Amino acid sequence: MNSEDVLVPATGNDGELEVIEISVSVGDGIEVDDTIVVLESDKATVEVPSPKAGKVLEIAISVGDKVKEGDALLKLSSDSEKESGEKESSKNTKGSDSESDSSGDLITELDVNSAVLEPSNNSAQAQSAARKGDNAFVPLDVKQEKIRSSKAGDSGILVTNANVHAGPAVRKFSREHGVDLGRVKPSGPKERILVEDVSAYIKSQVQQVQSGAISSSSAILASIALPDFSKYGEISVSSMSNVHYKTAENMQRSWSVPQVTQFDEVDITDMEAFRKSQKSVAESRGLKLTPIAFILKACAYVLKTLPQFNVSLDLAQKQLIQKHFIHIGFAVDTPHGLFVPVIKDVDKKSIWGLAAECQDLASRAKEKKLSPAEMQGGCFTVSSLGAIGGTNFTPIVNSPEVAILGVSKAQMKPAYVNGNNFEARLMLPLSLSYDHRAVNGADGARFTSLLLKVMGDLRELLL
Ligand code: CAO
Repeated sequence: MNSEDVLVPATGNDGELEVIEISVSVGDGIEVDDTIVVLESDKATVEVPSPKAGKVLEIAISVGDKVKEGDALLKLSSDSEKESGEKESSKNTKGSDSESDSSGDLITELDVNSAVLEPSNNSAQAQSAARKGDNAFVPLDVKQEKIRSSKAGDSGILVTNANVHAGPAVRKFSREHGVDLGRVKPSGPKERILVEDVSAYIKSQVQQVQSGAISSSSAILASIALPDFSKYGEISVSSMSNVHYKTAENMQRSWSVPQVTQFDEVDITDMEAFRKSQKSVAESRGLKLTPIAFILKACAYVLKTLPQFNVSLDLAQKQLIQKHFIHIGFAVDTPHGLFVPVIKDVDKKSIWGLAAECQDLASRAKEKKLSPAEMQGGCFTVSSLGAIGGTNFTPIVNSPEVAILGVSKAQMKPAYVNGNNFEARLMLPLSLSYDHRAVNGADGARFTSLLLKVMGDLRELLL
């Protein structure tokens, strides 16, 4: 039986490399390009592919040894016919693209890593060499100045300096489980990440989600890896406020709801005339009467008429929870972020009462003086951007509620009135987003149609 030494190939590194993983055992039959060892310099972790097919007869190194170019790694039985046949079949099975044949797996690994770690020029060179079929070192793991990492704390996401050291088996395992290695605490020598570390990380994440310590939506948020933006220009990094992070988390959770937005326009010419006629009364009461009080009242009427919008779904229990109260939240834009105070029993309150409560809750939201209870228990939400502008938008359902009304800026528009006369009317754009698991499309259109009727003629509210 012929045998041949497999040596440490040219690395472009003058110094010594440490053997950190031996991927084969004596007696193993290996193919061309199978990983035989993983070496580590102070700059990179590299995988050495086998230049030949054959059987491992002897291993000349141990984990922890220092090696350099030309040192023997192992002894391989060689059968040149088998080897060339295997080389051909290996090429054929990897497709017709000759550039991706001999190092397909490694390149895939680099591509995956580059999305997160963005290899340096060195690795790009090695990648290019690998594409050409050279049995060159292919750095799998390049030290980075900055990668994203998650630390316990109120900001949720921090940018820290961190190095990721892990062998191919660990990387494969982490990829299969969708784990960002930058978040895993290493326990191996030289801060190397082991398979057990990845397993422990997965276990702790699952436990935290199950115990409610972290929500699955925050896990989703934290799993999105970012490139190093500083490569493209100057950046600065600051912690997100709790309010900002919670809002992002809620949006992420609510975004998973299959939702549809129904648009419509309501003629509020008469409503506005009435509102303006009450201006001095409002002032004498110390109030500012804006459209929101009317919108809330009209929504309460519609929610009472169409109770299918006043529900929450408990899919785990296969139950529909019908609410017999009408509490409506309204979005308040503040310098500290978005708050959604909830007005209780809107259907039982007068327009004056609603205007007063809106004013009070909005001003306390701006001062961060709302209690948690004042932001809980909503059945439905109104988000009014009318004072700011826009013709329409698609609000995101504030889950576990099943619908939200977006209100845009009212504008004078020509409209047909009484048959065939055009008149200038004040039209208010409405966007109703609803959870399509709870509400069907016909009901979505019913909701906005009824809202149009009520807001178009406030006398409807008296009936
Ligand atoms: N079209 C035209 N004008 C409108 C309007 C509309 N849809 N809605 C309000 N206005 C007018 C008001 O009438 C008022 O004008 P007058 O003083 O002449 O009467 C002016 O705009 C300012 O209104 P306001 O903002 O003081 O009061 P409001 O009751 O309309 O809104 C609140 C209160 C809390 C809803 C609002 O301040 C706010 O924070 N909106 C932002 C909500 C938000 O961020 N939503 C997005 C959430 S999800 O991304």
